Amino acid sequence: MVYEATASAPVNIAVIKYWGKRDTKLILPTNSSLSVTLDQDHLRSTTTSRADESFPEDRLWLNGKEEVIKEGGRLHTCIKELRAWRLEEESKQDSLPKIGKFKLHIASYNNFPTAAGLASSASGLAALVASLAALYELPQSRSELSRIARQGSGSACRSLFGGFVAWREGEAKDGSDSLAEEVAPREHWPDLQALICVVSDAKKGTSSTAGMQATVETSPLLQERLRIVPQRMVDISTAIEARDFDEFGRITMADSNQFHAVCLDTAPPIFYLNDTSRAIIALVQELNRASAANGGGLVAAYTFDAGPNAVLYAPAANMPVVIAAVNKYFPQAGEFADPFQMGTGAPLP
Ligand code: 2P0
Repeated sequence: MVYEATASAPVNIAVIKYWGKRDTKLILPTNSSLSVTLDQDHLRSTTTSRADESFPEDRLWLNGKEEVIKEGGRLHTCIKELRAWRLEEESKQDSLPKIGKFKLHIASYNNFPTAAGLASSASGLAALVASLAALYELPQSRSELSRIARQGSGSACRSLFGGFVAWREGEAKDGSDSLAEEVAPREHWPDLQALICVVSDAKKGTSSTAGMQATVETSPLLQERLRIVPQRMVDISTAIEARDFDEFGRITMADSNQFHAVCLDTAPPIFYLNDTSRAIIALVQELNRASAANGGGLVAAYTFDAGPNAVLYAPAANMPVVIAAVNKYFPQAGEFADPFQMGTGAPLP
């Protein structure tokens, strides 16, 4: 008997950013965050997990290269928790094959370059959790599984859901209420699209994990951000509910700007944006200014993660104008020249 399961998970792009942990071991954030899950066609991680009696130890390969599963580390924690759930089911149901005690071989692939500066830990850890949930036929809900994905990489908890997803910071010390939930399915606002502008595919200088902890420890401005984010979470959810792109875009750009401001406020300062990123901001501002001058609404909204690459959100009708402007001022052939639709989360058993 072969006990094996494969699952893929998409990338998500936050519009309210996660930046800071109040508990680094459990990965509990200093603020709630909200993201849009992209479709799986271009950017996804696919993971196959196999349990076998003959395996002497758990092993994991990422894009063909073996990674160490460190005792007490993030991967180890995710595997341990999911295995414990399987063992619990096996103790309750006699008919279940006793595979919980078997060691695992796990192979994960990204269909995009890991070093492209695009979030790969989110899709990677979500795919790992989804594949083990499928292998173990776990009855836990998506939100319960998101609690495990969170301990692999914070942003991964959001990739288990499709459409618009909130990661609630929670209050419990043990992290039991720090999990992801759907705000609206992708069908709610299919007109919203995302364009990814790859400014640089160099590996980032400061990792998110190290960068956000430095911000927590040194940035006075972060305290002001933590005061502001809760209302932003409410306001952007209302904008999504109403499919109000003006409000959605305004909050998205404000939150991206504030996230990069707390990075700059960190000692030593963290610079993720470069001159090209800032030129893209200027271009979006100009498109929006020209539209407002004619009595129109926002054309597009930008957001930047822990790197120089831009993600532009726009209603489908505006995308041709946005793409033409990007191609005119940044005339290199883009690998991701087509806009993304919103996607569904990782499939679960
Ligand atoms: C986000 N980022 O909300 C924010 C915006 C980067 C900028 O989530 O330490 O890779 O693994 O929990 O999830 C990047 O943080 O960090 C991130 P860990 P993660 O998408």
